Amino acid sequence: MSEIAKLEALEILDSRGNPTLAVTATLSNGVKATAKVPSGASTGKREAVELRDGDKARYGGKGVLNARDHVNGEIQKAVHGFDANNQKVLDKKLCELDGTPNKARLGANAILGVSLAVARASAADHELPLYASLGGESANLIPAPWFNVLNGGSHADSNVDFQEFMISPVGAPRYSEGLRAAAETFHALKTVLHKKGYNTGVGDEGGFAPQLTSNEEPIELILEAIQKAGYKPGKDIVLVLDPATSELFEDGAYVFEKSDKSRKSPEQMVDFWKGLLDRYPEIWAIEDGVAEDDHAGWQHLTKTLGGRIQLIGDDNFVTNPTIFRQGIKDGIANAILIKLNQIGTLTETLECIQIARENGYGAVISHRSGETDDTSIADLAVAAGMGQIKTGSTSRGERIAKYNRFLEIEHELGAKARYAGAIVYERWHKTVKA
Ligand code: 2PG
Ligand code: MG
Repeated sequence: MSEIAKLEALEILDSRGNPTLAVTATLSNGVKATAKVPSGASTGKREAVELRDGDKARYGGKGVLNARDHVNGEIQKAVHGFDANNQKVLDKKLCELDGTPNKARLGANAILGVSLAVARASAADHELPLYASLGGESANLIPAPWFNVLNGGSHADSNVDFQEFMISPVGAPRYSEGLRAAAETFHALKTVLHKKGYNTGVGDEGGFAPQLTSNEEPIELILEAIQKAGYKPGKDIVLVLDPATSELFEDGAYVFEKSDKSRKSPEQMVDFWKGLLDRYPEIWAIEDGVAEDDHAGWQHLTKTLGGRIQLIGDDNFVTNPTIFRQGIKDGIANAILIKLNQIGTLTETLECIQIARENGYGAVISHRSGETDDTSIADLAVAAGMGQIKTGSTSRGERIAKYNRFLEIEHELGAKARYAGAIVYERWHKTVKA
């Protein structure tokens, strides 16, 4: 049995230049591994708490020295000697030690760093890649990625209200071809933007962040780019939106502050999506189409469009098994976004994926807008076998690290590797027909 012998946390920087944690777990036999913790910007209210120091003299209050010290002190002491191969027992202990419902005392950043570092160390101990250690022998499905090629909302300083405009190469025969299609489309989009005189600087997740005139213009530009790159929109490549509408919801209405300043009631918001889908059947999925606090809006959205496209819950479900179960009972969404740091342990994350599977919901593994070069989510996506991931554009090193990790996995699996594109395409088209 390999036991946890040492935990060491370090304050490092994420892709936005804000502090986060790197945690290294060393086992009794000397095997060690490191995990780095991501950080969101458009966070759900009920996410587990990311512990920040609040000392304005350091990083504007965003330092994580207290979280670091919790790992190096209290947590290390409590889990020293624990079996590194029993993730459930470890994660339960971490939750109990924290003692709050939302990991506010020790910090979800401290707890996730430990949970993930030990999972990685356990995989290394078995000389297995993380996806095989978590998913077993049969883990061979590489997900269809959603590439966030155009950033708006709180991820970009532009006049587009919606946060993410994504492309997913579902028609590709294999992952590496899908990645190529996405990269070629991204480059074509740059040309399209250039020609129109738009800025081609990128936002937090590596997508372009130009000053556009409406929330629909990004869709038009992306469709043009897909064709320019030689692909067929709606077949080779489909579109996904994350408008992150919790950020737009004010006093019961959706305010399009950055573009036309319009206000929409929840009903009008759902009508807006319906109209958009009628105009753009290439749209495959909408994440957070209504706000986390708009429970009735979510039910209405799901009733109206749930038979037609994927409706993914992010800010509302916050990868929390209890909240997610309730949401399913209430008839909300038909898919969940999965973010490790929303909940703070690997075990609870896997539980959410399992709940999705058992209830016929989709599950999309996701990065955060603040990332590092950690690639655990790529392995997690293959282990989970749910067929979809979003982890940014085909630019910025911290995003590319994940996409390159899938190339390694595809190569390593050889003939065993399957690509989820056709599978998810079938699944959601069946839903549409049903
Ligand atoms: C989202 C995410 C990731 P953030 O809203 O889905 O793209 O953004 O990490 O800022 O919450
Ligand atoms: Mg989101």
